[in-house]
Amino acid sequence: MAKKITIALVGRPNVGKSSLFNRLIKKRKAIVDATPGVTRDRLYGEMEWEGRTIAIVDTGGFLPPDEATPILPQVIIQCQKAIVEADVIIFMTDVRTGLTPIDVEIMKYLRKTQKPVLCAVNKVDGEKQLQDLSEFYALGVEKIWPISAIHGHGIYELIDEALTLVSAEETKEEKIPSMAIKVALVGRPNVGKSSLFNRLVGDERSVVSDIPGTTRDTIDTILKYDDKTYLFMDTAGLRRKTRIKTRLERYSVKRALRAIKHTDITLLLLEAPEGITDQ
Ligand SMILES: Nc1nc2c(ncn2[C@@H]2O[C@H](COP(=O)(O)OP(=O)(O)OP(=O)(O)O)[C@@H](O)[C@H]2O)c(=O)[nH]1
Ligand SMILES: [Mg+2]
Repeated sequence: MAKKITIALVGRPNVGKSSLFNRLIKKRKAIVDATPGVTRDRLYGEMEWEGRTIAIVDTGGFLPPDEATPILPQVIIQCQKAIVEADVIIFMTDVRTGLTPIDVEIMKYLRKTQKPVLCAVNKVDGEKQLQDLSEFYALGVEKIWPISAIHGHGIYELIDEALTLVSAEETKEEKIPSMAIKVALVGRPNVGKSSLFNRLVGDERSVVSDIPGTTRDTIDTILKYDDKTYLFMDTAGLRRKTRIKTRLERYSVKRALRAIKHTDITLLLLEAPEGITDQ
């Protein structure tokens, strides 16, 4: 199943983030007001689109962290958290005020995060405002998305595009294993391969027990370290062929051997008290 997508709405105060948020989640959850700086916390809502659940996150008006600001620093921290969590960021600006230096600063900040960003120009309620869009290309984006949060113009095109961007990222992620450096942890049963594996990937990824032969399938996981991508594999313990009794163990060993065949690096794990044996 496709994972839940998170879209964060980010932009300077008063551009209409909360209005868009309410419109997308079809609830009046966020407070909308003509006063800038209304929203402070992160607000979460959900929408269904194209069979996927999308979490929409409304944020308070964002100013780049080094701006001298009337906005509470906590609001900015909330925004930053929302940005980190997001798969796609909808960066909102406002056609009525036109492009401001703060918009430019925010865009610079967002670019550094390397997240996909869609640049939406809000309050394009009619034909008249369409004429005022060109200045927003100064943000250095390929495309500007004119929307009207109040009237709903253009908002689902925006969500469609966000989904396309996420799918592209997902496909990229799926392809990683072929480019990744493949590392298999190999060794006799019970030497601690899974414990090491979990430690390396920083997660309880493999079941660990003191029963020899706990791992049956070859468990793999992607690990990013030092700008490199690794596909780490935990394998079933290997024993001499003559000692393999059960079909299950034979299957496990087969998979472990297959993993070894396709790895770039095989880490042979030994148990110190025992030293090298002739397995
Ligand atoms: N004309 C027009 N006004 C809009 C539109 N969207 C929002 N507004 C108005 O813009 C003002 C600010 O809207 P909000 O949704 O509160 O903006 P915000 O970005 O959440 O603002 P903060 O939470 O203060 O950062 C309100 O008066 C809205 O009615 C729109 O599409 N067209
Ligand atoms: Mg708001």
